[in-house]
Amino acid sequence: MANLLYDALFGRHIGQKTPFLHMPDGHVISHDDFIRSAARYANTLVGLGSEAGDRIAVHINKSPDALALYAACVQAGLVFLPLNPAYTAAEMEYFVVNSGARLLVCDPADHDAMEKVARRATVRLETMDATGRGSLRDLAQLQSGDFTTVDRGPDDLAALLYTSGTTGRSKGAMLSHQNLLSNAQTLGDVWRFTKADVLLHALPIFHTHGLFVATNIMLLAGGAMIFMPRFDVDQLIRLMPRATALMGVPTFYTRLLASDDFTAGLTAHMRLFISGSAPLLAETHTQFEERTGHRILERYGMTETNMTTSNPYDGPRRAGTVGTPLPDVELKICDPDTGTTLPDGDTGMIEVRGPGVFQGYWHMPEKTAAELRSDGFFITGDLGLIDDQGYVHIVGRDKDLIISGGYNIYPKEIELVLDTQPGVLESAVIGVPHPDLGEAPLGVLVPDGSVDLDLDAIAGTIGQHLARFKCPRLLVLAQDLPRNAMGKVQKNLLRAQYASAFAP
Ligand code: MLC
Ligand code: AMP
Repeated sequence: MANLLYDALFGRHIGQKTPFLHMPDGHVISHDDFIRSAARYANTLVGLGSEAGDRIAVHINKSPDALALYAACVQAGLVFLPLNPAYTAAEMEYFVVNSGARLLVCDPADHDAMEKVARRATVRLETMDATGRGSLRDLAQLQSGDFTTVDRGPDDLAALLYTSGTTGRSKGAMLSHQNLLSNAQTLGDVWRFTKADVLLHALPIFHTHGLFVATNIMLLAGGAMIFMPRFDVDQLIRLMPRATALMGVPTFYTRLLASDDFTAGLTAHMRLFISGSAPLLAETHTQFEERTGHRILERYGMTETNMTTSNPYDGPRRAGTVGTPLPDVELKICDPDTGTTLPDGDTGMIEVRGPGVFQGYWHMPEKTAAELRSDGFFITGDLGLIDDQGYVHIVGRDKDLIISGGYNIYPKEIELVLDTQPGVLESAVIGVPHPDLGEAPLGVLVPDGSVDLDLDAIAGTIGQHLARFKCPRLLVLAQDLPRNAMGKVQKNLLRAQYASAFAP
């Protein structure tokens, strides 16, 4: 046995003093420095009692040390479990308990709130701040920069990423070493990444896009990343002259276009702009080409499947499509009720199969069986069609999901909190077009008549339970909710009614 993921991403760069992370302040971390740092964390994690297969939950801000923790987990055979630092303590408790994590790493500023979570979940707590400082680094600094890599097979887990469920409870998607390695290899090839590339990295590293698509590809290629703590349009523009490629969600591109400093001259040297995680409006694609001469390459994927389709590097990149299935991916359009394959041109459920498709949901065999067929096809919940050129178009979703600025928001989770507010009879949360975020959540509340509803007070209360990005940008009152003959809320009618709520 070996550890192919570690060897391919990290091990083969041992001793290389080539730049890996360029920090915005000019500080550079070489491949070798990064790998030594990861080894120190691997020694620390094992020293704290972690054993192969244990989950390491991290609720920390983006930093080189946070990324080194990911590498440390791969090297030590541990399962990396990154969580959005915006999650509240109430949200975190579920993830930590459900995953049975061995260790929770949080920002020192959240220590007191997370200590309560850690105590209830009987998990050890360590800290790391946005500069990497904290109790975990204090321990790591005492450790050796060499670590004997733990053997892992292709199906062993490398990461557990929680994706929200339609019933309100998040599901842990189990991603194996082979899932991650195969997708990074395929994408690196089709997008032609080499060691000469410098990627502008402004995405968070707790999701597939920033952690696996961006980082794994660059590690495999041996290139470098300009590692920004978060997306900031002015900083991105300032740093673009030093980069060759950018990966982002559509909001990155609309915000760049909104800046007068974003010009053709600024982008003339750039090799590639890639968009994903949410639909890129054809209008944005066109405006981007008009401004810069570059055609954004749009691709499609999910946490559970890794990336599955891409517009071509050389051939036509067609606005409003997500391109064709990747070389190692099978994609079919199926009847959502019967699962039978539909002819090209018909709209139906997108199902995909390939080496990137995950191993199932953590400790949820029924949910796994409902979405992952025994023949290996995963039912994505996205509705699409294949056109006469073989390009896939995503035309909607068969799941009640809002994608806001690339973050997934499941209405049910918000409705459950709204429904418990005094004076609320029932609620419906819908996604409404938003000029900056693509879609944003809007909550419709039906009063029970017992008290006058104070919408500002309700907004404040739910913000204590739910991460800010999930909180509806607008709450409105309604007499009742439109329902069909089966009693199901007709969200399509609500979406039509409030379609211009966030119009500029
Ligand atoms: C931040 N806020 C959001 C938000 N991001 N609200 C709704 N949707 C979002 N996406 C809220 C904050 O809580 C805050 O609220 C206010 O907006 C401003 O916060 P901010 O930190 O200044 O936001 P900003 O930096 O502008 O962030 C916007 C963003 C960011 C688009 C740059 O959300 C982002 O980086 N998104 C990328 C998400 C991503 O990586 N997705 C990939 C998933 S993987 P308040 O109330 O406190 O003011 C996947 C698979 C695949 O989907 O195919 O890739
Ligand atoms: P996540 O569960 O966070 O991995 O989000 C995956 C979902 O994002 C997919 O099921 C799609 O609904 C959506 N998605 C990803 N890429 C695209 C894209 N290029 N166009 C439209 N939707 C996308």
